[in-house]
Amino acid sequence: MKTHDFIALEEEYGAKNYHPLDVVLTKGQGIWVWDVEGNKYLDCLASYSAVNQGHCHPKIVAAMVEQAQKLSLVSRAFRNDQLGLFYKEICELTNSHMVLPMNSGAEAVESCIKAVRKWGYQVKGVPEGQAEIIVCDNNFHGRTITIVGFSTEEQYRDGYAPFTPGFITVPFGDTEALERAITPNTVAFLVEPIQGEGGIIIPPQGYLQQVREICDRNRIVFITDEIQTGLGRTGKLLAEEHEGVVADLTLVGKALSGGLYPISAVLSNKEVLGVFQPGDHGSTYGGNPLACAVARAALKVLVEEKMVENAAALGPYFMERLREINSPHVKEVRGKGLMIGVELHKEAGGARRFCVRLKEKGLLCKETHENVIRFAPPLVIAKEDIDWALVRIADVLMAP
Ligand code: IF1
Repeated sequence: MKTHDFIALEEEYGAKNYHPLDVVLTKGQGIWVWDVEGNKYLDCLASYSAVNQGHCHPKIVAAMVEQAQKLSLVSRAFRNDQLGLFYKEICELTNSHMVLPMNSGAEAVESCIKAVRKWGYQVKGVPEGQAEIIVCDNNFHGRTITIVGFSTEEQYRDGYAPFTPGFITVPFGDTEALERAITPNTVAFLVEPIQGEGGIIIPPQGYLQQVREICDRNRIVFITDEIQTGLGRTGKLLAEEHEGVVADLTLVGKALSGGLYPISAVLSNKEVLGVFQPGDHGSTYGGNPLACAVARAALKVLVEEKMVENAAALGPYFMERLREINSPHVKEVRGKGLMIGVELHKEAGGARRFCVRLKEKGLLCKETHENVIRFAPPLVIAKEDIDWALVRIADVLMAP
């Protein structure tokens, strides 16, 4: 079978909720992926930052195979010997007190919404049914009805009403607007440290510190969605560390498994997650031994192989060299660590056509919004690989 045969199958049988580039991948190793025709590409998306550790990292694969042959799922009706070790290791690594394991990122978001509402009623004393959560314009937190209900992107909401009430939106990066939106019923503020889908938007310096202070002063739970920014992507284990703040709840997912398995987690101080009693919340697959073993290995290689440090060292180099490309199409290069966006002028005709050309040159990239090309390779990338990529990026950006 050739590329077009695989595409034809997808088109015949699959729901059409995606418009992927026409490359059919069959193999991955580190920063590289191969298509069914044998072409090799540098993966500059890293599966939306789920494969920070590189594709099919041998140690994560080995942990997965070993655990899969031993025990995969027992449900939370019983205990398993991977769960507690996973809890301890992730809590020590992130300085958290308590952890709730789930599967997808959206489930982690949903879980924290349940936790902060319950905290609001039980601990803060908000009248039943009145809890308010403040979120940001231009956010991306997932695809469930509740989450798209507080999205400000029309397409993500269109046709899915009615939505869950209780969410208030403020501009991202604007602490005055946040203060104005707070009422006695506010229980939480949910924010991405850097908006990913929003276009790699970096808030003003000091924003998270000010948010921390505002949340403390008003007794509001500060939630950082680090599902995309977390686990090394921005050059720190968690992006909130850039400002030296500690959120009350931190959401991680994606790279928590290095791309081998869906696993997410809500990390918390005890007070907030402590509201859950047996039966209040759950998931068949959440915290299963296979997921835990994979996550343990994924965290271990992230630390042992100094991937966070590599992102911190090579991100600025990549960004600097991108800025040197003197393309008339480029409006701005911005980012942190290896989470980089190149915003094009409106007249450039959209980022997608550049992604198509980059693909032809052996680089897989994905636009975000109309005009931003994002560069977010696995954190195991080397300087030589970035140089290899830069030649091709310059070629494509300098063409008309
Ligand atoms: C898709 C984007 C990335 C996320 C943050 C929660 C979730 C995500 C900050 C939900 C997920 C994904 C979902 C994926 C595309 C992707 C994405 F382009 F939409 F923005 F990464 F850049 N919080 N982001 O970024 O996690 O439930 O998907 O595990 O196609 O929807 P999930």
